[in-house]
Amino acid sequence: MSPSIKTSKDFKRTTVTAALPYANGGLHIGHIAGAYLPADTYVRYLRMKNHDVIFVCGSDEHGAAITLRAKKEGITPKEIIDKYDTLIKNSFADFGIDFDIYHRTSSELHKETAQDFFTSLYEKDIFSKQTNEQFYDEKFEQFLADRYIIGTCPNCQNDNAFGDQCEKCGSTLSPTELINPKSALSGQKPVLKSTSHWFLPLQNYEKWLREWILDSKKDEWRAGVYGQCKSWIEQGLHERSMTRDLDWGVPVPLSKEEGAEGKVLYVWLDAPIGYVSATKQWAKNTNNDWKKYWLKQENEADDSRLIHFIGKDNIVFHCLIFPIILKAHGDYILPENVPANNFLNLEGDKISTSREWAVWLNEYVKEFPTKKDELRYVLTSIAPETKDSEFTWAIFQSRINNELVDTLGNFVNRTVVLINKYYKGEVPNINLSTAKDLTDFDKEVLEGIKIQTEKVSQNLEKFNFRDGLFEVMELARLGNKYLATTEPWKLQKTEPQRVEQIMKISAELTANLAILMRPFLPTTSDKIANMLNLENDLKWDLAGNLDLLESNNGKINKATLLFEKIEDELVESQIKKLDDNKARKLKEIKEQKEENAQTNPIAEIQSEIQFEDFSKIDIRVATIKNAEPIKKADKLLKITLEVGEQEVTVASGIAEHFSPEEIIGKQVCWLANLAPRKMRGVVSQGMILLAENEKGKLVFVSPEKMVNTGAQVK
Ligand code: B3M
Ligand code: ZN
Repeated sequence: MSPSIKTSKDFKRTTVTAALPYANGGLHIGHIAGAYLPADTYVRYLRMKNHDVIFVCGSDEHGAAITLRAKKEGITPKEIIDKYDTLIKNSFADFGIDFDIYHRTSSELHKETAQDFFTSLYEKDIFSKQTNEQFYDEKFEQFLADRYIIGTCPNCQNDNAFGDQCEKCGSTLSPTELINPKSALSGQKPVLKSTSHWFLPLQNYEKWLREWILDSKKDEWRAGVYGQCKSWIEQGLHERSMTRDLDWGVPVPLSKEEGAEGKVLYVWLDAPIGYVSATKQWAKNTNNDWKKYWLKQENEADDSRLIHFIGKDNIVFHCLIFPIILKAHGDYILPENVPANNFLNLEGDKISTSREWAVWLNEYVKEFPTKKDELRYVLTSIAPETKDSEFTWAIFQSRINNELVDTLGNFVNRTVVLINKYYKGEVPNINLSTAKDLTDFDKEVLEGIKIQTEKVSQNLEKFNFRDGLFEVMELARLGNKYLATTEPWKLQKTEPQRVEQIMKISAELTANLAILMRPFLPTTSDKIANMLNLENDLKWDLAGNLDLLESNNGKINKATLLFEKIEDELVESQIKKLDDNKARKLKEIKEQKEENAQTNPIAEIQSEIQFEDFSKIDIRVATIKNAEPIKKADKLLKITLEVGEQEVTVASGIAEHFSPEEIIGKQVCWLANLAPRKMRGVVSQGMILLAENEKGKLVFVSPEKMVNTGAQVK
């Protein structure tokens, strides 16, 4: 590792944060692979090194994500956050993500902390108060921001991008950047209405960001993270509103006179401060000093190191906006690294909460309570560290069967079984550091233990968890190769002393595996430590030693199974479950759309026109004289209209709504001066006007009583 890049040993302590999940839904494997598993792995490693580390997280309980979910479910935002905060907290705990605290941003402590932050920046004149046009939903009489606005992402054409970010490509957006913006409440095109907010002038920090990030983080931060920051900075920074017209959130701590009534902090101002309030709560719970983990110390060498674990859609908020807020405040440390992961896809498609295309963590833990490490192993092995990656149940099966069962499990099992078989569990008492007659292969294996220890350590320090786990498995593969090559079971009668050497080496390698895998596979590490009768509080610095089994007077326990094979039936049933969920959800969405159509017939009002535009159109009353089907056009009827002295022909797309006989004699409104069009061989003159009712049925627009045909509609 290049000497310029600092590692954990260069810091007195580390503050590790993991993105605060919105309390508006459950956790799925994309969340776990994206931020929480790498964070947990890293913290477990630091704890094994007796490093002073805190691991904070909590529910993100404000913002449009919550209030929209509440509207959708017809309950209050408080009910939503209580339901999902509990579900999320329990899911993390059941899966073993071992936070020091899992807090929540609806707490009073968080509100005070966030308001203090705002007041501190306000009093330093950091914000600029601006009155400008914001999107407003006239039907719901509500200003629209963030997820209240949906439109097409200008970068990836995702039609469901939000006013502040696009979840598909991870872009951070402003509402006015969206193409064809619509209100998430009424579905209508929002109007613009003026309102005042307090803006954070990002552009004032461009010079500092260039120095802090572009000049110094290129070798330390992941390329994708650095690249996104670079492009954001180079695209030009501008002010971003830090307050919202919402009734759910942290109230802006200013008076009504200052225009703060009905305004709350933008969720992306308040949420990252949730890391600080979580630390404060942890400090209260454990009688610790939160300031050591967040504030700049007298001597910079005593500053904590701040590491944010997030997904790529949160990079801008954690690398630019929150650091600017911390910098503007002046008392706080800045993030040392932000090892953001990309997205995990599932069975060939994007994971989607709305379409229920997901493997839910709480369901996984309930269905496979003894397979937590298996999921840790697979998700770390395919982690989207440098680019999006994909989980399939077939990969789940092959990784577990070919690597955990056949390699790791097989080696450990053989070693423990043979030591019990040959020596009643007594590990041969050989000093491997001074043993004389070791073979070259023996020495290669012993050296391999040291080499792999170094490789795993280096990868963990560089947040390369996928490579780190691979290097652990390389040691298991070396162990398997060692036993398969030396075949001690063939030598027991002829060369018992040789067998003792082989089994001692294999036992020490197994003990090292227990240490090196511990951050990644904690349960499996415990199982191996128990089999080897090692104390469970395994310290990292023990790794690489060749006398780990001296400490337990060399007596080990019986072998227990570490993993079982994943059968095809499990794969098939999980895929069927996904497909069934998706089908059910799509049916629900379709029924919801039909129901919406019934309750919300107002289609989108077209863009505004001027009176002179309207005066160009000429609508007349006409009577239907005749109607007949048109060959090979099952949606069209050929209609003959009487308009004063003349008759005209119109091809109208109403054949699925009316039979010819039922409409003859009806008076209708006819758009007279629409240019003629040829449809299925019929020259259609003008257009008959109809309305679509809430059930999607067509009805004629007709005068309330009979009038002379040709009468002009004014
Ligand atoms: N609540 C989660 C997301 O954007 C967001 C993270 C906040 S971390 C301070 O998916
Ligand atoms: Zn996009």
